[in-house]
Amino acid sequence: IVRPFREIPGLWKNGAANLYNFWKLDGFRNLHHIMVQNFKTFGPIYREKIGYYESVNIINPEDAAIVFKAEGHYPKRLKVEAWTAYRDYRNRKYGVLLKNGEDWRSNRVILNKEVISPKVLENFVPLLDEVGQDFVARVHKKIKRSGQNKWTTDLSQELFKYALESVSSVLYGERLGLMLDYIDPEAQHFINCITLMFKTTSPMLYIPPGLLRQIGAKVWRDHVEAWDGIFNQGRTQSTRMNFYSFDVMMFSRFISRTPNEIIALSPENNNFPFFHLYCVRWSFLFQSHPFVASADRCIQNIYRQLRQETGTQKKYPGVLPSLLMLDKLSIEDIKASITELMAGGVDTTSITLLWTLYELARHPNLQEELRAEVAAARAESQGDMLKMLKRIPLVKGALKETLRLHPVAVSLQRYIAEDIIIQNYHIPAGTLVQLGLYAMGRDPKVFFRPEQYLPSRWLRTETHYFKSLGFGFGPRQCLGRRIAETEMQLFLIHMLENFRVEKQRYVEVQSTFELILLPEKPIILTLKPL
Ligand code: HEM
Ligand code: 2DC
Repeated sequence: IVRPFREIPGLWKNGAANLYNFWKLDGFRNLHHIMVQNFKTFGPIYREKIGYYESVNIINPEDAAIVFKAEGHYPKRLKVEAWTAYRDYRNRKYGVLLKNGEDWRSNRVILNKEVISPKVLENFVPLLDEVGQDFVARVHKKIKRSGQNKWTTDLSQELFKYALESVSSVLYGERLGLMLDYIDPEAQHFINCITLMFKTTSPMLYIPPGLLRQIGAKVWRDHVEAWDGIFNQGRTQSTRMNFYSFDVMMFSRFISRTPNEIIALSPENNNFPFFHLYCVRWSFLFQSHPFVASADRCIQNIYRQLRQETGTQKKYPGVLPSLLMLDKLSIEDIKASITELMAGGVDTTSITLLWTLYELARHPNLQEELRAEVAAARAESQGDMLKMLKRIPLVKGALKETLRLHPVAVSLQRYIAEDIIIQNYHIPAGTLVQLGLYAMGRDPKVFFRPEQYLPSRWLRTETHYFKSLGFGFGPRQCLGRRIAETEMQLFLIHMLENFRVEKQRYVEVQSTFELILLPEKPIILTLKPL
């Protein structure tokens, strides 16, 4: 007989008391460890209430399958209230990340075609490959400058720049030039704002942002400042609006993308003008300043122009111009989702790459194995990158393995659309069910020897049924998945072809929860040319 919902084990009776205990355990930063502990205490299903946030937690792949089958036509995950509260506060539209229901679906269907369908890969690969090559060139330069034939560093800032450069080159079809020596302070500001935005979100998962706003709490103020920085792209964009005319913007369409040519164009020999040109377009699109009317006119001109250009040259113009030309989403909807893609595209892939390099440094033999696979794939594919990407299963396994041990998302969640039965408990429709992704990845009942980093486990024929869920599942899965996977695969290809990665001493690095899971301390790696 099926047991009723109220008999599910766990602490769900006193949300406030649980929040207090959670806080005492430093739960804001230890959510992943607390979840592991709870599964140990209560078994494969438990119910919980912390603050205002109530859920049923599960850990088994088979149970995840049941949940995802009950996600309904409009899958909905946990509402991150801090994010919606900011948009409501500043009167900005929700993008695909925050929309729900039919509005979400109609936007997502259109975005899917431009961002995640297999056919866009051939457009993305050349753009992302170029960024990968530039990254490697930059590391070679750093090594040369060190005078020691190696470079020992915390790569996270470099990887943030790599990720921002990659995602923006795909979204805008333009390079920012972040692989150059001169770092535009505004790009750095954008990167810092994303990190701050994530960090300030986690307390607000448990304490309502509306309340924090009323009492003028610092987390709320920081959160607003962070999103403002993300949406406005710095502070000076409106002055730029006055400086840069429409002509400059049109001119930018004809400027080549490669950083070297941009350097040649720039009197100061840095990437400044390049970034400005990019910012002009950015500010037209993302700023709700007094010039909105004229911005709209400019946008119409952009895509009239783009239509002409692509008609003759058929060069891929990037996701944003493609969406503008497609003319199926409103400009407001496009702006909202493109901003989310930009914000979602930096910390996620860069941290996953950092963890991967860390694991390769800890496993030198595996690193050589991967290098051999890449070399063979390079030889077989004769310069065709799309072909090459189909010949690197172990590299892909390594990325899956990284996300198993170091997932970006500590959990996946759905409000189920119909009643289900899990572990013989009845769970009514409308309940928030969370799959503990971090806990599942380290559960010996799910993965054989979970503590070992074994990319080859993903090649074997053993069942992977609902085990590879780093990007979520189904129609609501990560929209940036193709970009992320391609960007990370190309990065590893180029790194493995050029450098050996080493680690200083034996140091075990744990995760800390700042909405996404991050390394709790800096990871110091050494790169040596082969
Ligand atoms: C959603 C993981 C990179 C944009 C998600 C979700 C996960 C995830 C777990 C929730 C999926 C679900 O509920 O089923 C990751 C990981 C990444 C990554 C592990 C890299 C290693 C990116 C990148 C972008 C991005 C590069 C943007 C270019 C988004 C967006 C959503 C999302 C927009 C919301 C989609 C929707 O609600 O329809 N991601 N992500 N992510 N991600 Fe990612
Ligand atoms: C955080 O308990 C822990 O991909 C919460 O690119 C449940 C939860 C809900 C939504 C998850 C979030 C967690 C982690 C970060 C995710 C987010 C959905 C999308 C987001 C997984 C697991 C992320 C990083 C997006 C971010 C895009 C953005 C900020 C514009």
